[in-house]
Amino acid sequence: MLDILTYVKEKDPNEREFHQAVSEVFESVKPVIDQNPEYAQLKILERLVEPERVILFRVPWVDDRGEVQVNRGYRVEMNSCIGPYKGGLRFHPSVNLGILKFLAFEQVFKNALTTLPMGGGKGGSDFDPKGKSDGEVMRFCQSFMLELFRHIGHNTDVPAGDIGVGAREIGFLFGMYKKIRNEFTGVLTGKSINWGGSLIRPEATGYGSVYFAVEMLKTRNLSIKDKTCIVSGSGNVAQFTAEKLIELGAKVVTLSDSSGCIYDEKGIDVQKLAYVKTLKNIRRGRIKEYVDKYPEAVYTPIDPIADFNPLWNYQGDCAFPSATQNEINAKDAQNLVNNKVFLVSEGANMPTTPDGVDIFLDNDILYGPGKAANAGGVSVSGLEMSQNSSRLNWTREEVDRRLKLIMENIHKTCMDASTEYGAPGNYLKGANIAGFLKVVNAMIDQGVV
Ligand code: NDP
Ligand code: 2IT
Repeated sequence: MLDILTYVKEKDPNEREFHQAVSEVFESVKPVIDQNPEYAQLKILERLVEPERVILFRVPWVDDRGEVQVNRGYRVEMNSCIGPYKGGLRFHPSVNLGILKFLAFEQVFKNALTTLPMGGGKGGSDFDPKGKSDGEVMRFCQSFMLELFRHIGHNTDVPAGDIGVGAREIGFLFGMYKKIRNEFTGVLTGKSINWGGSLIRPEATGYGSVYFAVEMLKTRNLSIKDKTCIVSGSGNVAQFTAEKLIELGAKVVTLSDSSGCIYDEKGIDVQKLAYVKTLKNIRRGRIKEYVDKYPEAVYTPIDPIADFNPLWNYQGDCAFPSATQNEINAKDAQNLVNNKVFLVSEGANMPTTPDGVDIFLDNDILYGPGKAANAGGVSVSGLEMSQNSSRLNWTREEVDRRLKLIMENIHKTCMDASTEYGAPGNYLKGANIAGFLKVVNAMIDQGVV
């Protein structure tokens, strides 16, 4: 086990987030590895950490001033043993190969947990959509697809959204793909409902994270109703996490972006959330503006170099990190525990540092790790693929019913695996073991490829 981590670190010493993701999974599955000496002989771990393919490309485009800009594009095709590569595209200046490898690695096990036939991949660019005009975003997306198109396909690799990639970007990407290929297929998910998208896909990650939380609460005979909830982020996942929480009678008191957080003691209601959606999705403004509209709320800037984030120091019962990786460090986790937060459902991918996770587990927090709790998004992407293949559109109720069922199933799968391996209720261990077993068994069936 230690050997494989050393091997990964020596091979790619600068991929810190990838090392973190690999270390977490392999630590959890240690008992499975010990029981199966054939894995070593088949070099299963070495194969899991090596992407099947990495595509890295130049993305040149022209900005509104007529200046040529050059970004870097990526697609990490990690593992296809249970289906076509599937996973989002992230457009954010922090994007690099190590971050995309961590996301692709997580995606492989997450997708296995959904029970749908999807392998794992992730891609994106260091392009920053913030402050860019629609025209600039369109020209960037078109240039990005001018290279990506030759590597993807509805049976090969099906990208979707992630940070910085929503309905607008998927539209521009799809338009260019269709023009180049002269075919209308389900090559991307997260499409608009008018042209091949699935109802509930925009809502799915946030709703799913709340459904997972509801399942965790049931194990202690608790309900989400009347619970005070701390939500981070104010993008796709945060908005629909808040929407479902409000619908189920919980009180959402925070939202954030990378500049700061707002705290609304009275609770963010449906009307206030509608304001946030317009602010973020249409005006593309900052969360700070919330307090101009609702002066009873408080805004606190987030200092990126401070050793804690004020967002995680508000009073609450449940926390829903829904922004980005490593947004909760050990100090933040301790603040949450000190404030008696007893549930954490990770809408974001790997939002908690390893020492933060240890604090949650040591304090018996109901802790839903990202690869289980946020699997609702990719699950409905899988349902979008099914609808595209069968040229049918399911109703909102039908998709939501399936999403809920999938999340309940993932919860049960994690609980069963955690129990079987002697750590009942440790969803981290459960998710990693169940996902790992499914992927590894498929790899063994398919030989050394
Ligand atoms: P969006 O781009 O819609 O929103 C991202 C939000 O997180 C914004 O509020 C953004 O603030 C904030 N954020 C981004 N980067 C940072 C940072 N470095 N520090 C602090 N805040 C930051 O993305 P999504 O809502 O789609 O994604 C959020 C998380 O959920 C990510 O971890 C993603 O991987 C994960 N996820 C998304 C799924 C989906 O279906 N979209 C599915 C499963 C997981 P700002 O505007 O200031 O950048
Ligand atoms: O991290 C994720 O699961 C996503 N960004 C969604 C991937 C997808 O293919 O819908």
